[in-house]
Amino acid sequence: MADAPSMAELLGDDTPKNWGKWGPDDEVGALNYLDAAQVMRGIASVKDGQVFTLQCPMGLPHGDPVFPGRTGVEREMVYDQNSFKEGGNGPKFPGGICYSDDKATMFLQGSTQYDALGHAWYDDTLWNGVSAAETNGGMSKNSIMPIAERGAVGRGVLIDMARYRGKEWLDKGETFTHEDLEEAANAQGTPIQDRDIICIRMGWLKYFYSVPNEEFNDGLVEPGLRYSRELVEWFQRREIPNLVTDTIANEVTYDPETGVALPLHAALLRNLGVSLTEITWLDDLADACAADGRWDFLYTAAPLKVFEACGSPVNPIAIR
Ligand code: UVW
Repeated sequence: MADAPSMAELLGDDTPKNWGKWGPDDEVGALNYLDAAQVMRGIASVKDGQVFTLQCPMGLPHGDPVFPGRTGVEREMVYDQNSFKEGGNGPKFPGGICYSDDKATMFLQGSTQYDALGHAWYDDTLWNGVSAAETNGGMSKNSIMPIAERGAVGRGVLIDMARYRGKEWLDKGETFTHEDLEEAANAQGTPIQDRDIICIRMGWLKYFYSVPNEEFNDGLVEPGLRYSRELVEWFQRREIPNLVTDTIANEVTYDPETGVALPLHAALLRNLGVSLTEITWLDDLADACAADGRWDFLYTAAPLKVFEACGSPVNPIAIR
């Protein structure tokens, strides 16, 4: 979109920022809101001990849902039963123990994943005012490591936008606002509270697994939250630490008004330090919430501790 304004023009010089709020060296941003009181608030929302793992599967024959330009995990066997037969490549140990081994090549953001706070930027500057030069050859600042070391634990609230709109999944390019989120949460009977981990289901992964890849990728513009100044202020005012969705990029791919790609990666991740968790399997959790009308839970997640990485796979757990 040649006529699209730059990110800086879209957001404006006075766009909300949390830079410096937790000191000049902070690399976890709004996860700082998840203090012990928030952990206890999350625990208080556990009523019957149901557990849900929120990672989508990796390496299914159908393929993995990934951002354009990435590929799904490629996994290969290194040792299997054949390796330990006569002439096989399996190592020989006293006693004859046999084992299977495999290895994978993958984009670290090619599955359910956390973005490092330095993963997306504009104007050569990352979260907290750090130079984008820190990404060269590895994320020497704002990598996934500090988030992996800290973890994210608090009260999660699920907003099922697909169910609220009476759809199996939202349409390509369909958008909604923070006001829609509040309305949907109220209609579900579990209003959003400050410092909640906001989980939004659009039925998007169900759509991915229900149709051929060609259909999914044809004219692909993901549904999601639409940028507005008011939405960014809402995230800042409500001190939202973490946005979790079942889409690949957490927001409508292109801002429908200006055509700018992924403005919330800039406004929320880079400027407010909100952690982004993408490609999350929320369908089973949503069914359980719909069954008894409780849409809050204890949310826990920790990405992998990968040195200097831009993001990492994760298998979050919701307990309700
Ligand atoms: C990009 O923003 C490019 O990727 P992701 O959706 O993984 O954040």
